[in-house]
Amino acid sequence: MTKTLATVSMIAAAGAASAQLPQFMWDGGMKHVLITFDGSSIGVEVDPNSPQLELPLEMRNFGGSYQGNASVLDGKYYSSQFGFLADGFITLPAGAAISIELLSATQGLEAYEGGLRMMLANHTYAPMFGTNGSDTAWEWGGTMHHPWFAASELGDYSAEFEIFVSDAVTGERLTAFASDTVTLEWRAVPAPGTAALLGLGGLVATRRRR
Ligand SMILES: [Cu+2]
Repeated sequence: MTKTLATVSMIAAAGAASAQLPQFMWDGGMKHVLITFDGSSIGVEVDPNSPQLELPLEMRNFGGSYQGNASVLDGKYYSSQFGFLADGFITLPAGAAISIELLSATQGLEAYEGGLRMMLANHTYAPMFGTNGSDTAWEWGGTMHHPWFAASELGDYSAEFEIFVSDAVTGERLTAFASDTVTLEWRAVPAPGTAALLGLGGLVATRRRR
């Protein structure tokens, strides 16, 4: 027990000493949630051809202390591997948008706005999909968007989403068009441990030398 606590506080100290951006390159790449619209119906599926076919995807806790708004991920297991992406060209009716709504999720699953993974500095980390009282529906801008999904406890998580055509102004569902649903799954797994801690120490040392 004592040993475990010592390890945890060491990781926390290392994180606090160097506020950082969340890590995302550890998980084997992006897994896209592909969205289509054929003029009458929305379609959605988890890309069957992307790496790491099997769900659940891993959420990990690096014990970090993150910069600015990214601090919502402090001390949590997280993943930004899933990304909403248009599968081909989408033409929407005038005044319409596409919205994504969380229908149900495992207790404790949180979601925050991200974006393109390579543009971490532009992520707002604003709560979404019902997290912290936010709207369960979110208007998708049509570009690749990797939200941050997070949880405080180890275990399995899933969430069901409905993708539908919405009024671009009011966000209301346009029922003339058929919607579709998709279920995403994650597993919060123990921290990578010693290797990650050594890696972090190395990074700090490198920065100080500059
Ligand atoms: Cu992507």
